[in-house]
Amino acid sequence: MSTSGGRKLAHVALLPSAGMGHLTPFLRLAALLVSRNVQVTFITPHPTVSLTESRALSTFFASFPQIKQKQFHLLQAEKNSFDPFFSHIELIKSSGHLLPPLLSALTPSLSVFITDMTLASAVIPITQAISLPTYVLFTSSAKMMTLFLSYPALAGSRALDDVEETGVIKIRNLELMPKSLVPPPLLQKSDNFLKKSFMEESGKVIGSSGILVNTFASFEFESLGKINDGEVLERPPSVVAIGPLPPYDSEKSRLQLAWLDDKPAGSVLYVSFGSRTALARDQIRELGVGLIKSGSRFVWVVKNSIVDKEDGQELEEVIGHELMERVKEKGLIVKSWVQQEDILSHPAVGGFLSHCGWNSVMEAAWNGVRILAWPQNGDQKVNADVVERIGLGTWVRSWGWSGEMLVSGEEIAERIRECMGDESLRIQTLGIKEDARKAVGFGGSSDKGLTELISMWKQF
Ligand code: UDP
Ligand code: G50
Repeated sequence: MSTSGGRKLAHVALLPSAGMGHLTPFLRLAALLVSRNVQVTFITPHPTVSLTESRALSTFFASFPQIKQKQFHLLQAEKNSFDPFFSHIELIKSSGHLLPPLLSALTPSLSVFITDMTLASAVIPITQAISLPTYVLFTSSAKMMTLFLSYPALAGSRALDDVEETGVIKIRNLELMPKSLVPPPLLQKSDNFLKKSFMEESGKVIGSSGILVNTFASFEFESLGKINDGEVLERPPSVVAIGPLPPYDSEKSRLQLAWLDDKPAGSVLYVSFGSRTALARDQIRELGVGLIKSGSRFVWVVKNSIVDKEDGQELEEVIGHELMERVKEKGLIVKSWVQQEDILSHPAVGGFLSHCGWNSVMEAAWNGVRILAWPQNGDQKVNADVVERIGLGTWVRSWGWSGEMLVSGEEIAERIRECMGDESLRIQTLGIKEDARKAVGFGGSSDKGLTELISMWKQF
């Protein structure tokens, strides 16, 4: 804790997990805390998996000189064929014993530690041993959190076996969610990373000082209500919705936008499946056909490999010469990383064909851009369900999980036309944008939640 002008300042250390989907909300939270006069130390696991992560970190620290960076040098990685982001999470966890010397060297001493839900079981025993209050930033939806918090109880009962008959996941008397939404690995009998992660982390997260979640009250009132009213767990930890975590200024690159500048307001569809999802080659081509047939203007980020360092292929090789030429007539096609915030905040952009990674959902809400949901893996169907129910977008449930079927260009085109032409969806989405801004604005639900936390942290 330190003092400024006689007042106590809270000193918070943040430790993110691997991948842009985890790093970005931590960077935004760090920027937000600094704007609230909190002293921030940002711990960066080193090395990162992707080039994008290391670039985002350099830009961030250059624009926030007041934030102290502490490199957390990880143990040497073993080569394996596992998902590179999951194996990096394992690596960060197994390097946990290297954290205490790093923490004890920090001055002034820390008031609070905030880590990611995927790292809780490695971090919390360490921070508890030095009596450091530790919060968890949950980077997915509150709806996903209901499943995460109840997972050990579900797995220890017959509930997951009964799902075969009922088609729904039930906890006590609560119908938590249809089986069709649940990340498939969580329903598998065999061991896998996600099951193990949910089992290991959930209990520790429940024992944390509290959970911060990147969502807002009016967007997920149902799930937040279920958790806070004790329907999911008898004695839940305090869960504070602090989202949408606003993008910070230097996230904006002001590049790549010239193409958008002369397009009519709301006429462009932005197409992206996030930072770590590559569609199969034949599905990429059908998507290209669909975009052309839809008649819509579009910006399409084509991702051909899971990790950017491995992506050596030219765009034309991926989608073919002829399609490439036709695509260029109506659209901008990019293979590199784009600043998604630049695109979503551009007035020309009216729609977002998205895999529904949670950050993308919050960014669409923040900018009032409607979503055509095409979830592929993991938590994305749960998130797509939230999007559809609240009226931020539409979702074609029959398209299934990634690789389950080849969705035809014709079908994609039709759904794009429907979504882009839906006037009531456009108006609803603008309402959601207003709600999002209100939530983090002065006196809004997320603003109040964070203000209360910070004033408590100042006492620690
Ligand atoms: N993103 C971006 N440019 C890209 C792809 C992704 O800026 O080309 C950002 C996006 O804005 C979001 C994050 O990377 O903040 C991806 O997180 P999300 O939860 O949407 O999906 P994930 O990549 O974790 O599946
Ligand atoms: C990534 C992924 C699959 C997946 C999820 C991912 C989530 C998010 C929630 O983030 O479900 C989550 C909570 C705790 C945890 C792991 C993930 O330990 O590829 O399902």
